[in-house]
Amino acid sequence: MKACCTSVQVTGSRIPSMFFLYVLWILVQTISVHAVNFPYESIQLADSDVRNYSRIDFGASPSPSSNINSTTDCKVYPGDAQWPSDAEWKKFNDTLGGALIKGVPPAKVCYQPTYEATQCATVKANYFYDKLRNDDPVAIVNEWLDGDSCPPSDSSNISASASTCNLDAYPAYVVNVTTVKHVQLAVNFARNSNIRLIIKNTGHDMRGGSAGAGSLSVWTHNLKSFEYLPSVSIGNYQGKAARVAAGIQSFEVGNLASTANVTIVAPAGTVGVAGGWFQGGGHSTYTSYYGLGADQMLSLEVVTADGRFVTADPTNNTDLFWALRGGGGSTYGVVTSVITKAYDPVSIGFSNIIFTTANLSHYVPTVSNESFWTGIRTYLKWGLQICDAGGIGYNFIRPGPNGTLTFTSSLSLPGLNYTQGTAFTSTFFEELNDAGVNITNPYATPTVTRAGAAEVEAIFAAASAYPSRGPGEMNTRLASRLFPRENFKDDDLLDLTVTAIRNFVAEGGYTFHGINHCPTMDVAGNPDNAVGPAYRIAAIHAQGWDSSPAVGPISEQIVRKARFDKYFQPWRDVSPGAGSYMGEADPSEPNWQQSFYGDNYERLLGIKQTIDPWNAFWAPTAVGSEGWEVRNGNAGWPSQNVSIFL
Ligand SMILES: Cc1cc2nc3c(=O)[nH]c(=O)nc-3n(C[C@H](O)[C@H](O)[C@H](O)COP(=O)(O)OP(=O)(O)OC[C@H]3O[C@@H](n4cnc5c(N)ncnc54)[C@H](O)[C@@H]3O)c2cc1C
Ligand SMILES: *[C@@H]1O[C@H](CO)[C@@H](O)[C@H](O)[C@H]1NC(C)=O
Ligand SMILES: *[C@@H]1O[C@H](CO)[C@@H](O)[C@H](O)[C@H]1NC(C)=O
Ligand SMILES: *[C@@H]1O[C@H](CO)[C@@H](O)[C@H](O)[C@H]1NC(C)=O
Ligand SMILES: *[C@@H]1O[C@H](CO)[C@@H](O)[C@H](O)[C@H]1NC(C)=O
Ligand SMILES: *[C@@H]1O[C@H](CO)[C@@H](O)[C@H](O)[C@H]1NC(C)=O
Ligand SMILES: *[C@@H]1O[C@H](CO)[C@@H](O)[C@H](O)[C@H]1NC(C)=O
Ligand SMILES: *[C@@H]1O[C@H](CO)[C@@H](O)[C@H](O)[C@H]1NC(C)=O
Ligand SMILES: *[C@@H]1O[C@H](CO)[C@@H](O)[C@H](O)[C@H]1NC(C)=O
Ligand SMILES: *[C@@H]1O[C@H](CO)[C@@H](O)[C@H](O)[C@H]1NC(C)=O
Ligand SMILES: *[C@@H]1O[C@H](CO)[C@@H](O)[C@H](O)[C@H]1NC(C)=O
Ligand SMILES: *[C@@H]1O[C@H](CO)[C@@H](O)[C@H](O)[C@H]1NC(C)=O
Ligand SMILES: CC(=O)N[C@H]1CO[C@H](CO)[C@@H](O)[C@@H]1O
Repeated sequence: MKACCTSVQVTGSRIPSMFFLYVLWILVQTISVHAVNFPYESIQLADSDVRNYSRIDFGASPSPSSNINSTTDCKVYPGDAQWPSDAEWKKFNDTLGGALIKGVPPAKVCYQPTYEATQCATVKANYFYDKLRNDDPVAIVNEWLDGDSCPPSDSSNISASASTCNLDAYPAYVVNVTTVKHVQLAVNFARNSNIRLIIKNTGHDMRGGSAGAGSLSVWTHNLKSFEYLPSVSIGNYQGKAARVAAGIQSFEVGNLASTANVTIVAPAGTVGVAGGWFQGGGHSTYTSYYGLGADQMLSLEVVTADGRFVTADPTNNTDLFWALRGGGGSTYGVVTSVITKAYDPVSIGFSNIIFTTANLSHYVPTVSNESFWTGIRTYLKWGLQICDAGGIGYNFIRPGPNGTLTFTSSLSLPGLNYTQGTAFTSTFFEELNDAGVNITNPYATPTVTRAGAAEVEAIFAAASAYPSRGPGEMNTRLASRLFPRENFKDDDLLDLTVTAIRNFVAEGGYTFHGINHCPTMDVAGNPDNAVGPAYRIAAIHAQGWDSSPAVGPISEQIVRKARFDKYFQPWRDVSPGAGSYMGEADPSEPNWQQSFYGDNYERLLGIKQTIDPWNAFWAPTAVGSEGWEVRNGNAGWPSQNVSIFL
């Protein structure tokens, strides 16, 4: 079978009326110069630049040269007759000022004929660390999604069968973006040449959106500008804010915000702030206090599918503004920077909970199996109070050796100090005691140096790790569920929910990872954006996963996935009509349109069809993606590598 991304005609109005497109085109033409956040955004592609070079021309729908009807074909892949020649790539590189790079995975230096001992040793030493993947043009965090196609050849973690380097599994070329003009050139070139276009920022995507064999990749990682704004007035918002460039990562925002003496809502350590995170929703320590990442965004700078550079804010391109805040990345355009809210610094009260059925340490309470699950039930119900207090509970139920189970939860409570945090957590132990489980709070004493503290912290850290195949990196099939508040309020529903989780962990042997948090409309300030409605009524974002040390043969993967699904499906069954957080989700989520987007889907699809009639942007389970599939010889298997399993 031909390796390609092909269209399966979607029913309904996929091609919007020509009159509408004409009006849109006129509107777009009138936006010629506008305010930008950063100097790199002033460097733009001009109409005069494209006059003699049709491959970089803007998408002038409804012009006859438009690609609008070619969506019934496959995208053009390396090796196809229509693939641009080397001379054409060189010409493209010249217009980019030399910013084009070949899509080469980091471990290629570990293979002949390009084996290079020193570089290979560096890759091996760093292979399981985020930084290598975040800073690399093509490597992604969860290698399962590109078929683990070029591991360092003799790493002990990698099966012998996977020890080949398949260069075809990665983007063919990458534009190392440092100006808006680079982004516009990449979008125009890919759209006009009918080449698969992807966007990579940090590579954290668990649904494969930042991977893509044979594609042209827009790599935003080097856009690192930041500016604190003491006072802005945008739409209804008046107050502090910050301009944040597309490539800025969370730890960088943390440092910059602390220098500016403000709090900015941002995710875990290395995730991008102005890329896929807020576009998919975006949770953080402040989710129950200030809402989601999407709720913080005041104004967005965007290169749209036609190659034009626009502002989306409460008065300009309002549909696009609505869709980009929660409607998913890699769908409507490339965001080059944002203006996000900033707040006076907020203190956070922290507290930890741990109990186990194992004999871990004198300092960690050991309980029976039945008490353990009574404890979990009590915790899940009490989780509603974490939300009501504006906090989050980052918890794990982890199976250990000999049928043992360990529960941990780290609480972050914005607006509280340490004393208040531990006092708040004590209410959980009171409820636990009332439920007949005799555990006193080992962390309630507000002294930093307690007997056994270091030992317990170590156990806590070991029991609170995200899925990985090494210190940080993943080879993981993950699924998630946004359990509604209702599931923890109603006692019968709570029993069913606990049973579904218990079977998943105790029988299935999988880890449960929940985050108690509630980005209600109230908490978020009643924003009008595209965040999935399921998130607004959720009390917990719950994840489970199947990890393996290496990508195995497809037959083995199908068996593993079927087993995982058998234990995960009951989570969906006990929460009918709820959804899943697309930022951390299964790329083969059933009925994903409903699950990720809910009632917003129809409007989002309409906006997609209007703004990107060429389907220039495509990512698995993105809005409008049902028209296409990656053909890798195993229909429906969501690897973004077109050839590994052939
Ligand atoms: C270890 C780990 C921790 C995580 N922690 C959190 C967390 O604390 N909170 C949370 O909400 N989520 C978290 N996530 C999920 C994370 O938010 C999503 O994976 C998110 O999509 C990552 O965005 P990115 O831009 O950093 O990564 P990428 O993988 O580079 O991009 C993600 C998606 O967005 C698209 N995209 C990227 N940049 C742009 C842009 N400028 N314009 C348009 N589209 C773009 C990409 O094409 C891709 O589809 C975590 C994931 C991992 C693996
Ligand atoms: C484009 O074509 C015009 C007319 O043919 C010519 O004058 C101009 O120099 C060309 N520009 C470029 C950038 O090649
Ligand atoms: C696309 O197809 C429609 C219907 O077949 C046709 O009317 C239209 O002219 C085509 N557009 C282009 C740009 O080829
Ligand atoms: C693009 O041009 C630069 C500078 O001339 C060069 O270093 C780079 O290798 C070129 N890229 C490709 C893919 O050939
Ligand atoms: C990308 O561009 C930046 C800025 O020009 C440069 O420092 C960096 O080395 C480039 N990265 C690669 C992989 O070419
Ligand atoms: C930081 O901001 C807070 C609240 O606005 C203020 O009370 C505090 O003094 C500031 N700290 C510094 C170091 O400026
Ligand atoms: C823990 O220790 C107790 C007493 O030594 C023992 O009875 C029990 O079986 C142990 N539990 C586990 C899970 O090892
Ligand atoms: C598991 O049980 C076996 C046999 O009782 C024992 O030898 C071993 O130490 C136990 N492992 C752990 C991690 O408790
Ligand atoms: C506790 O439950 C586990 C499964 O989670 C089981 O393997 C183990 O045998 C049970 N222990 C007791 C003492 O019943
Ligand atoms: C925590 O805050 C409370 C209420 O403001 C205050 O009474 C208490 O002294 C504070 N404790 C610490 C350790 O700061
Ligand atoms: C609860 O445990 C404590 C210490 O572990 C013990 O002193 C107390 O008697 C127990 N209470 C009950 C009701 O079992
Ligand atoms: C992978 O390698 C790391 C580092 O050598 C090691 O700590 C880890 O246990 C290995 N994981 C597996 C699944 O073999
Ligand atoms: C960049 C841009 O188009 N800005 C416009 C957004 O809308 C306001 C109010 O309608 C205009 O004043 C800006 O020029």
